[in-house]
Amino acid sequence: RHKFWETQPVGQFKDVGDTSLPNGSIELPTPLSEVKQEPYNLPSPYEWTTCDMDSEETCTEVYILLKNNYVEDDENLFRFNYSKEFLRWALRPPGYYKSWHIGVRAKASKKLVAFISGMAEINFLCVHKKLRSKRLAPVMIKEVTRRVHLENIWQAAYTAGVVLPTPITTCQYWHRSLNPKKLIEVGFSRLGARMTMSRTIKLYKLPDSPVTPGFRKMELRDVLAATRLLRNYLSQFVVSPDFDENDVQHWLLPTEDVVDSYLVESPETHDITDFCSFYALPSSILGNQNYSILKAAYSYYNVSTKTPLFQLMNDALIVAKLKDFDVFNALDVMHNESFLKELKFGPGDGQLHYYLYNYRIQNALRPSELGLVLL
Ligand code: YNC
Ligand code: MG
Repeated sequence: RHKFWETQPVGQFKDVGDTSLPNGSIELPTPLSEVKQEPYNLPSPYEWTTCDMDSEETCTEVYILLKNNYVEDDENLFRFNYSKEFLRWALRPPGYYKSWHIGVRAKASKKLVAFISGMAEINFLCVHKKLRSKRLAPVMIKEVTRRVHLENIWQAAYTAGVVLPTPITTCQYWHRSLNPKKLIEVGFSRLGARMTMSRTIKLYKLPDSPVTPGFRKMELRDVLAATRLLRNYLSQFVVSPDFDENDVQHWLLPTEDVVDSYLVESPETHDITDFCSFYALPSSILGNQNYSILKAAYSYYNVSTKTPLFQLMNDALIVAKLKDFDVFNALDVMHNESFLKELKFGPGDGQLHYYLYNYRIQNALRPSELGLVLL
């Protein structure tokens, strides 16, 4: 059924429920000298290229490939439109490897036709629409695996909308309308039963400014306090990132139109007690006369120690609305369940499956046991 995935060191469907299998690595690391030293063979019209994301030209090529060929919803109404700034941010964290930004070009035209990237999180796997179903994806996955192994790294995390062997957990997206009129007009959401447009607009109306005293944008001087808050919070989850200060500075310090973080500084003690963040991932709206871009904010990492989480996230919604986002999306990971319904998020139809490569977790997790958000 999964001709490729059945050959890979991942939890297999036939082993689900087999309690005799141990948690942890499936294959042991091999000496680096035994890792294949040459790239995998591609079909002869194509060649490997390493995409230099510092180059404006290459970054534009990756951007265009993804803009035209990356993930769509089930009804093909929307397609992710990661901005160039976002891609540069996502692909160049502290200590990143250039060799993990793997492209495929047509030899004749030099056109970029496929991409996959590794950060030991694997992301942005994309094959041009005209080259689908030719088994190019398995070659790209094997090649990124080879390059990860060459750096002596043997595990990786990834998410996908498709079911593969075998998810460690399956999460659901929830959506909070900020601009309900536009969302309804472009087919993202529907007018509820017995609802008028004006009642719907009123339902989703938010205050003009955040309500929590001391709520403000994160700054460079907050990196240490934010790192402590996040590390302490994330340590309770079964799977979570191990952020240090450099990571927090890269992943969470606000970058215009890419990622935003806010925190609560106690007006009395000046302690940093709470933290929330979201990233900006617009989608192209396919075939609508009036609108071409859906502005979506995605909940990232949130920590509450003093401000109730629902109040903190309500302030996040307020600042997202002020920044002109149309919708605020959140997965049911970490403690998000506790505020979704109360803050008028509605369940989406897409599911997101989380996977680990070469690491078995025999008992599937609940989404609330997961402390990881991938971009
Ligand atoms: C997918 N999303 O099952 P079997 S998410 C992984 N992730 O293999 P072909 C996928 N595998 O079942 P196409 C996958 N989608 O026969 C399909 N597959 O064993 C598997 N879409 O290959 C599939 N981006 O080339 C099957 O399929 C085999 O031409 C079929 O290409 C697939 O980035 C794709 O959704 C996704 O661009 C490239 O459809 C293409 O259809 C496309 O014939 C739109 O492939 C964009 C899209 C995926 C977003 C993502 C995470 C990717 C994770 C990859 C796995 C990483 C493993 C860890 C490596 C490092 C390890 C270390 C250490
Ligand atoms: Mg293919």
